[in-house]
Parts: sequence; C-alpha cells; structure tokens
Amino acid sequence: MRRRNLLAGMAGLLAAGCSKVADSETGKALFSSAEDWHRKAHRALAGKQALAREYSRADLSPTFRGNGSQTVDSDAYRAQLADGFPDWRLEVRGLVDTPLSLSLDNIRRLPQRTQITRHDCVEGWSAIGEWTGPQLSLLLDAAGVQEGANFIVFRCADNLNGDDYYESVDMVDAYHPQTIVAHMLNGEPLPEKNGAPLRMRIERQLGYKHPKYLTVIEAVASLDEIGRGKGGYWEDRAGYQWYAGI
Ligand SMILES: Nc1nc2c(c(=O)[nH]1)N[C@H]1C(S)=C(S)[C@@H](COP(=O)(O)O)O[C@H]1N2
Ligand SMILES: [Mo]
Repeated sequence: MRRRNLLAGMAGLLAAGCSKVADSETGKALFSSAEDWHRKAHRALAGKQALAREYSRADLSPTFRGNGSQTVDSDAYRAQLADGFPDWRLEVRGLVDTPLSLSLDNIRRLPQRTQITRHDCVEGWSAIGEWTGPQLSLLLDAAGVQEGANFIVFRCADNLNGDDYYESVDMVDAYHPQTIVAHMLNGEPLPEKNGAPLRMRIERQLGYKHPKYLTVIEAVASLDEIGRGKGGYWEDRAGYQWYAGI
C-alpha cells in the first residue's frame, strides 16, 4: 500500500512535467527509494509504536495559538511569506546516501497523511488541530539513511532569544507513522505563527519537540556536537527532557 502511494506520488511529480526534479539527484533518489523498498532496516520501526490518539473534525480547536517564535525575523522570510515560499528549501542531509533539497512543491506532491491530534505544551495549554504532510519516513528512505545514524536533527529558520531553534528525535520517533512534515493546518497552508511553510509533527511528544520554520533534516550518529549537546533548544537551556513522550 505504502509503496503504491509512493509510486503514485512519484508519478505525480513526472506527470506535472517536473522533469527538472525527475532528472535531479533528488528525483532519482525518490525513485530508487521506491524501488529498494526493502532495503532499510529502519523501516521495521514504523510498526512498533502505538499511535497517538486521533480526533474528529468536531474536536478541532477554534484557534490554534502560536507559541515560542511566531515568525522568522528576516526580510527574506517576509518576502517568501508574501509570495507563498517559492524558494523555500528543505534539506535532508548528514548520514544519508543521497542528500536532498526539496521545494514546497516537491513536498506537496508526495503521498500525504492527514491527522487530527492534540498538541500539549509544557506551559499548560493544549490545542487540537488537523495536520497534513508527507511522513518523515518517506523522506528518510528517499535519502537513504546510513547505518551509523542514531538520531534525526531538525534545524529551523527562526532565532529565539538569540539562538537558533533546533530539536532531535531517535529513529523510533523519526519512523513513527504519525511523524510528518506538515505544510497544512486545518486544510490551509500553515499560518505564519504556527511555523510556515513547514513544521514537524511528532505526535507522541510534547509541544517543544515539534520544530517550526523547518529548513534542515539531518541524520547524525550523536547529539554531542549539536547545539549545546542536549538535543534541543529547550533541553539545552531549561533542562526540558529530551524524551518528552506523552
Ligand atoms: N522553530 C521553533 N519551533 C518551535 C518553537 C519555537 O519557538 N521555534 N516553540 C515550540 C513550542 S514550546 C511549542 S508549544 C510549539 C508551538 O506550536 P504553535 O506555535 O503552532 O502553537 O512549537 C514548538 N516549536
Ligand atoms: Mo511549548
């Protein structure tokens, strides 16, 4: 089923006349990943974990508040926001066979998952929202995560109180079926305050583990050399738990 979806997504890329994408390294990687579907042992992780609860449309919060950074404070970001992010790139890099550089359009054309979940912030509020985007596992398989990779690091465009926001997860959460690269909230492109144009949803984890304004997905062996070594912005600064499972 999944493989069929992936192939359908790839066919979509071609049908849309994106021959540039299909010819590029990224395009080739997406195709060969569909072919080598059994190749990566990490795939087995996808089935191992329980799903976070999913809700119905009737449960949606009337507004999904923004928290932490609510924009990226740069002229380049404001210009992109006004224009629909034509030049935004999401890089997949680090310990991968084929680094990828994906446009929003590439991401929208992949097989999508939509899920209605509850976001819980440690500051004591929650909100229910409907998120849509490709599963992270799909991008990781397309790039071909190498054996020595133990964590996935997410880098963001925003700067919070002088430092870049970042986060990380282990391979179980990275390959969890509800871990998606979301580009829509409640059926609309992501609002600015909620991380436009891309943010992670990692549904078994607390709010600070869902990085917004996503620019880079990086496979690494160790978190020691990333940021201050604790695996995330708040983990480094406020002693928040790295594993914030709920
Ligand atoms: N890049 C980035 N991602 C971030 C934050 C941030 O400040 N910058 N805040 C985190 C926290 S603490 C929460 S609760 C959620 C808030 O998501 P929302 O703004 O969509 O409500 O984003 C998380 N991801
Ligand atoms: Mo939060």
